[in-house]
Amino acid sequence: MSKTALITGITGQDGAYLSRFLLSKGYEVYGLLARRSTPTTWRLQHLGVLDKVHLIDGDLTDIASIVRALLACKPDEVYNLGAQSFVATSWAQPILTANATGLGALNILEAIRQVRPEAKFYQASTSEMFGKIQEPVQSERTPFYPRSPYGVAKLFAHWSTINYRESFGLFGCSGILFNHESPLRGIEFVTRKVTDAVARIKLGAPSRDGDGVQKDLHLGNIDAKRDWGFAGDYVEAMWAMLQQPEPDTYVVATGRTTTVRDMCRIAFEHVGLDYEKYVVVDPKFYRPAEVDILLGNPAKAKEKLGWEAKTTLEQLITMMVDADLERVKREIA
Ligand code: NDP
Ligand code: GDR
Repeated sequence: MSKTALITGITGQDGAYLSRFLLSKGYEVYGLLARRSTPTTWRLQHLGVLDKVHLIDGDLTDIASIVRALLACKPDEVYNLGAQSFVATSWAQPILTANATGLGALNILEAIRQVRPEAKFYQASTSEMFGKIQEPVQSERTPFYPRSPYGVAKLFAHWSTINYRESFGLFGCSGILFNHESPLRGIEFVTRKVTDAVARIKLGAPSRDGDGVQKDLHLGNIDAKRDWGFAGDYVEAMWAMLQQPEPDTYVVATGRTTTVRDMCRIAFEHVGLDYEKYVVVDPKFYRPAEVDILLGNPAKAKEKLGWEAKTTLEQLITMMVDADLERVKREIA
């Protein structure tokens, strides 16, 4: 008998890769589709799975819609990927972020407790919970110190998952995932902002701002360091957590950290350009409180899940630059 999964945030980067992965395993895949004024299904379309998943209208801030979705699809597994996930925006919209990213997770946990307690639950937790790091390498045992409204909201969701596990016996797993990227990454995140700009500069294409041909790239703190992996690898860890005999918390990371500056170097070098000639540091993109460095220890995921990052940062960034070159070529053709 095939299993059924419900994914919140199915239209996001991870939602699209997870849908494709679960479909390849024979799952019936349902997704909660938040209403927007323009279509949001381009990622599912891009991976060729839009017509293979079932979309149910609903929103994480509306518990009634979550109950309705659970009753409609009766999932074996629920993956809570929905969130206001852009850290910078969380200072501009802290309440919305708390509602969607924090309370949204509690809404879904509570809905599961009431109408589908046998479902296994995955919470998309984040290395942003480590924020101002308390240990040089972060593991499942590292104390948290979030530095943004987003990080605070995610910490609430993380502890809620553990609390529902311990209080009500729900099979709730929390995956503390470090940054993961892909050609389907939202344009506001730094890797994709860089790879899109590299493609535009290389091809002499117009900038996204509509102010003529793209000549440079304005970034904020290029000394920040992140542990970057490939989203396609990371969704496999989410699934693996729910296949274990007991629910648990896992760090998912590569174990290598790189500055934004070096990530830029890799991206520009791939098309034969020197990043120093194009990158302009612009305080407009500084954050009120920065997470300076993140570096994960994925040993537990390797030992218990048999999971390891397969894609190097160089492979990831060149994959993203190549995808953006193709996109921009089509745009200017
Ligand atoms: P995206 O920003 O690409 O996707 C977020 C998804 O959440 C979108 O489908 C969005 O819908 C949906 N969403 C937003 N608000 C609501 C709401 N109120 N109700 C229902 N759905 C909503 O994120 P990613 O795919 O990159 O990340 C997936 C999850 O993992 C997120 O929770 C993120 O915070 C977390 N995470 C991500 C990491 C990363 O590096 N990518 C690392 C660690 C954690 P719409 O398309 O309509 O906007
Ligand atoms: P992050 O990702 O905040 O780590 O959250 P992002 O790519 O936005 O920033 C990474 C680092 O790059 C620095 N930076 C810039 N960032 C952006 N977006 N734009 C810029 O111009 C720029 N210049 C420098 C940032 O200051 C930061 O230090 C992502 C999200 O996917 C979260 O949802 C997820 O939880 C975490 O990763 C793990």
